[in-house]
Amino acid sequence: MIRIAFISDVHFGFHYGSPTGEDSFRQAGEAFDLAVSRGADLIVIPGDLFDSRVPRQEVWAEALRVLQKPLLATPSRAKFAGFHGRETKVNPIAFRGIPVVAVHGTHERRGGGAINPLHILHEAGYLIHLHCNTALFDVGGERIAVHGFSGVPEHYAAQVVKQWNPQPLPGMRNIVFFHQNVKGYLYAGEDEEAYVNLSDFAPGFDLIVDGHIHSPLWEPSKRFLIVGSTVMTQQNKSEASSKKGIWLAELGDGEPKMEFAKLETQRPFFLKELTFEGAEPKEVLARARKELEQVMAQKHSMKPFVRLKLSGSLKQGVDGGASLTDEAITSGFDAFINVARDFDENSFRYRIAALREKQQAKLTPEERGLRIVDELLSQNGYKGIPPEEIIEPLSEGDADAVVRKVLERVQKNVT
Ligand SMILES: [Mn+2]
Repeated sequence: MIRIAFISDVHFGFHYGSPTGEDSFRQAGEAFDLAVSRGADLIVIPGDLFDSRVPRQEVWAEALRVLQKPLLATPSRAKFAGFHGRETKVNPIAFRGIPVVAVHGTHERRGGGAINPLHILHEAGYLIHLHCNTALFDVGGERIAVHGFSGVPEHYAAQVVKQWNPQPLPGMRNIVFFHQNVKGYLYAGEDEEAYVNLSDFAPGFDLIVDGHIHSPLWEPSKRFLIVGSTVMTQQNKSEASSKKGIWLAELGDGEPKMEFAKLETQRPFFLKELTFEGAEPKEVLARARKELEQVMAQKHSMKPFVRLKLSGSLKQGVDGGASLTDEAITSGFDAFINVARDFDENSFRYRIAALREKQQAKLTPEERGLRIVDELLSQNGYKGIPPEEIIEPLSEGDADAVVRKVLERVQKNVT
């Protein structure tokens, strides 16, 4: 029997510098402690370990403190046995403690072969980074093949799987893991036809494991696991109703045994949605404060985070809600409170905005950005330039690189 811990979408540095900026580190710390204390032979990370491609030094320092936990743990039974596929140099430090195998996700991906944080961690021996490659381990007389591919733009994800075409190796356990949208699961968008499809994988994998989608899900009939994130990033309904955690899998003869281990250090989160019709602002204020009082009347392990969504309509001719300031609503409560006001002055405008929000909610911010750049490029006659190649240097403040790239393309098209 082989025991694997899956930890995903840790997002080191999420909201760094904000009042809840420590959450990603604290919750990841507990996730790795759990993997160690529950006796994992191997830790597998399907992407988005970091929240950004070029994390700041402060984020690196905190992240390395967490990532040394498996390295310093009592050595597990797993012994690295090379690659099946592309031989890659691995720093022997990675063979200490509990081996960690990872792919990079959408938040870490950089274009043009640029070094991303996972490459650095691979070089430093904190983990083994895979892209369309398979790492082999001997675990107490059994063998496991860990097949992984790192995040690629959704519009050619299925194509990458087809070309790579991972096959379960005979006589051993096999898992395949990645960081993409999967057809039939969240974030459905225009590119859905190009999404990875579970049926793209050859039969015979013990587990098919995805990161990227932040709510955990285990589908035994398909042996499909969505690991889910360890930190709250979306502050939506699904995050208010589900807990963060890690997965512990036992692979032996028969069906895999799966356990979801919840994090105890997760910040309590509440989403309160209040809708009004022709209400006086003082009535809105009273109800909002009452909701907050109810939240605060419960016992909390730490300062809770509350998202208060106010919508509907206010009474005509009054102050239009100007008296409903953050201060008026939240004063006196010892919680992090985010107030969103979405009042309907003009029901037409309100409905359009609501529709737009609904549409956009299905896309990740990353995908939304890429789509905007893609649209702008084609509107301006620069079709065929991958938007990642523009957005990434831009996000690092390198406008010159963008200009060079566009000029290169223009020249290519002329000659
Ligand atoms: Mn993520």
